[in-house]
Amino acid sequence: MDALTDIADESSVAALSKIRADFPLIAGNEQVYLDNAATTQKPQAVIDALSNYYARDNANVHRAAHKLAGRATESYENSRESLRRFINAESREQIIFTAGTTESINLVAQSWGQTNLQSGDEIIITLLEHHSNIVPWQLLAQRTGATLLACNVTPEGEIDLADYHAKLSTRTKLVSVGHVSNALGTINPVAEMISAAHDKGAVVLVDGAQSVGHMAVDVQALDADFYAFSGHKMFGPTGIGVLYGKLELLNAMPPWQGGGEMIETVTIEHTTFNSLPYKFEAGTPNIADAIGLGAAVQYIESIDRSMVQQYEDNLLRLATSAIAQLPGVRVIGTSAHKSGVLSFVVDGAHPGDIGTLLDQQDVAVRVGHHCAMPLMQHLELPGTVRASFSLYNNTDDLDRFVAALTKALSFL
Ligand code: 7TS
Repeated sequence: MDALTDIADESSVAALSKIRADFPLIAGNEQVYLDNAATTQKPQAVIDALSNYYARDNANVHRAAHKLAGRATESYENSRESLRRFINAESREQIIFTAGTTESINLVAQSWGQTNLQSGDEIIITLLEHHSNIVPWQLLAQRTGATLLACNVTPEGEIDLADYHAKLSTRTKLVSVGHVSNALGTINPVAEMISAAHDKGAVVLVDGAQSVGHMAVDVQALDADFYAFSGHKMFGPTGIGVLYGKLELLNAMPPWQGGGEMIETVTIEHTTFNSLPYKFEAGTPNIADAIGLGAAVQYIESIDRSMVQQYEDNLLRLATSAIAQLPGVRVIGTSAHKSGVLSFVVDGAHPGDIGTLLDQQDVAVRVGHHCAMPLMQHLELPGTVRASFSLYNNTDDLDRFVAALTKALSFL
């Protein structure tokens, strides 16, 4: 197996082999880590940014009149600027730090949704979505009387665009769709879906949890109204993520949590609110992890993303064709447009058993419904085995994965 074949100039090969050394838990681990869709490992640069912050700069941001607070504030706000650049947002006011994708989506559901939806309105999602892009809309629909519709998926695991266009109407107020499916790896045609939704006057949220770690994202080119993602799936810390929104939408939205930082003036009777992005960042923020996420962005920007994307595509292609030849293995999700994820089932075996047999051979995969139960119900599967790849995986990992799976099958 040679994932480097299509990108085999010497500097690319050297750059890719160096990447493994940047991740202590990859370089120093016997285990083959193929659970990257759940969370990625962290490069030393991110670990250092966290410990340097606590060792040298720790202070609360924005309020105090001392040097430490100034340094902490500067690093925190520099991270916001890095994230702005990373997704090509027009301004830093549009980068709201949240705890992650889940919190970003809940923020929009509670603030924008509660204000803008009413009975008779429709929200469109798809059967591919992660629970965190389903349940907040279900709760919102229950509170407002709006209706939640889910677009069908094709047997290949792609969004059924004919069904999407049929469901879109002037009743549609919001479309919320994943950029990349965490369960199947399908890359969804979000630009096309956004443009069609805009034609009907609907707002579109893109769940970018599984895209930002694998491909360049340009929120302006996509024309997304909201874009949500998590730091921990793009080599950053857990507990930090981003909500991007268009300025006119964010400005018109009411705050969703009250507290310090999000206010301008407070009397017992009345509060006026801070400007963006602070209006949505009540309380002491997750300063250290925001700084760690800024370091993750700088790490990603230090590598050639198109080369890495091609390399990851090659890994996925090689892994797919290798396991598809094994007896009883069925790949779930066969779209031509995929990123990072290889889901499969084995005839006559529960995914959990395959996961255990792989783990016994030090190959870490995820099994189950992948927080996409409606998709599993639609596919009539109890779950799948999911191997998910990142830039530090290599062909040795693939060889060990395929050998471990071959051995696991021999036990059945
Ligand atoms: N949306 C998608 C597409 C996801 O893959 C996930 C997490 C989330 C939202 C939620 O992100 P969080 O960081 O707020 O939890 N996906 C997975 C997964 O596939 N395995 O573990 C977590």
